[in-house]
Formats: sequence, C-alpha cells, structure tokens
Amino acid sequence: MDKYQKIEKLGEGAYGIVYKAQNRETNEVVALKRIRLDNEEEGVPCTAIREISLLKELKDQNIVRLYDVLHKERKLILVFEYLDSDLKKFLDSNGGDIDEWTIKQMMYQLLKGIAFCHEHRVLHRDLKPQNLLINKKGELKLGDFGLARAFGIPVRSYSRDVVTLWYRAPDVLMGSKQYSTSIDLWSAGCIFAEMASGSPLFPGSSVSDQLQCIFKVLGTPTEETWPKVSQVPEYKRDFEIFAPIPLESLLPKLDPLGIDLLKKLLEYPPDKRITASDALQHPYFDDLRRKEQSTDNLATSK
Ligand code: INR
Repeated sequence: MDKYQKIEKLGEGAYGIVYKAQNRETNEVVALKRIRLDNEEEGVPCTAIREISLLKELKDQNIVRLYDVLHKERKLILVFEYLDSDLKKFLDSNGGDIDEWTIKQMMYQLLKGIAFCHEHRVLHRDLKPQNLLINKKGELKLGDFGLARAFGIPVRSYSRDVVTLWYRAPDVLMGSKQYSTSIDLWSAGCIFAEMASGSPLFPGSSVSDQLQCIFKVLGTPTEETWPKVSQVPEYKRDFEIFAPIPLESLLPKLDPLGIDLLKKLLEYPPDKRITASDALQHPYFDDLRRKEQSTDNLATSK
C-alpha cells in the first residue's frame, strides 16, 4: 500500500473498513476500502475479482467512481472516489429538517444513480443513507453497489454490528429469491420518507419485526393488495392484520405529488413497483427537470 498514505478511518461497512487516503505521487484524495474475506487462507475468489473489475467500467455522475482494484497478498483493496459526507450524517446534522427542494434534488440524483446501475444490469441490493455519499456541491452518489453479487449479502458488518433491515423490500424479507431491480426502488422509497420526516419509516429490529413495521403503515398484504403473496416462501397465514395508515398523515411535509411517487415506490407487488427511469419522469420532478433543461441551455448556448 505504498502508493497511498492513509489519512483517517471513515467508517466500517458490511464488507470492510473504509479509509480516507492520499495518492503519494498525485496528492489525489481517495477512499480505500479493504475488503475482509471470510476465507483469508484461500485468497480472493476469481469470480469476485471479475465481478468487481466490471464495476470499474460503471461510470456515472451519480455513482461513486471505482478507480482501481488492488489485489495483493490475498487481500482486496478498492480505490474509490472520495466525497466528504454521507446522507446519514447529513440527516443527523440537520436534525431531520431538510428543505423540500433539497429532498427533491437528492431523490432525483438517487433515482438517476439507480437507473444507471439497472440499465447496466447491476443491482445495489443494500441501499441506505449510509452508502449514499454527498459533497458540499450538493451532489449525491451511490456507493457500495455491486458488491453484494461478488461477495453475497452479509448478515453482520465488519464490526459485527447487525446489518440494518430498515430499507429491505418485503418480498426479500419474506424469502423471495427472485431478486430484481424493484428491490432498490423499495429502498429508495424508504429513504425518501426518511428525508421528509427525519426518522426512519420502518425501523425494524428483526426480520419479523421489520415486516410488522411495514404492515403497520401499509396494511398487512392480502391477495388483493399483493396478488400471489401467499406463494412467497416465508408468507405466514397468521401474520397479524393491520389496516393501512395514509402516508399523507405520516409525512405532512411531502406535497401530494411526492406522496404519489412514494406510494409507487412502496408498492407491495414487486412487478407493480415503479422503475427508476419511470420515477425520474414522475410529475413530482417536473419543476426540477425544467430547471435542469434551462441550465443545459445555458451551458450549450455559447
Ligand atoms: C465518507 C464516508 C465521508 N466518504 C464516511 C465514507 C464519512 C464521511 O464512507 C466515504 C466514502 C467515500 C466511500 O468518500 N468514497 C467511498 C464509501 C464507500 C465507497 S462504501 C466509496 O462502499 O459505501 O463503503
């Protein structure tokens, strides 16, 4: 690791420790992520190396750039673009009081990042405020994507903290193995609500408690609200029955268009959940898209 000088520890994710570091030659500041592997003796599986190397090609404004993959002495170090903060810190430092325009801009960038990943057939699978990186320019970029496929979704983080279930889709919680892009849109819905209210929408403490948190807000799913729900592997006929609470009453800060988008992100049937590219076209973003186009014109009119 002589090419980089570690500056400080930034955090501990599901797959390893992240450090702020500086390239000794170019002075470029980067984020280094040391991947911990369960089988240190056996080294890094070549499927994982291949999987991760493909992520180097994934370049977008709303995706944290993976510059390099260093594979030495049976260890894997990922060299990422550096950003100064993450959405969790931003939410905490603002006491949950983010203005509506900022929420909209953050959501738009989140959905753009997701749409880009999905267009390239990469699922995130574990979106949460902690791995949405932000900077002072107001940019938001997805981190931690694509690692789930290379290494599997861990149950515990590097520091042995329990991995949060708060953003996990009900179909995944109920053991559905047909993972599709829709699981990331559920997470986006949970993050949207959290930005609008300042507190997590579904703060469950175990898989069954997580499902109950969801049911208490959206109502316990039935064949009417979720066709074929009883065929999902871990569906229980004795799930406690709850009636839905209107989302408007929980999120007074969100305007009717925002509520409409949120409902489409939190659809029970995975195949009915809005896609990222359709969400970007939702009327909630009309004013933002108009602004974006007028600044595009400014940039090209000279
Ligand atoms: C910061 C983090 C700033 N930047 C925590 C953090 C606190 C303050 O995790 C981070 C990262 C960064 C980061 O600048 N680049 C990356 C994290 C991740 C990838 S990952 C890239 O994959 O989410 O851990």
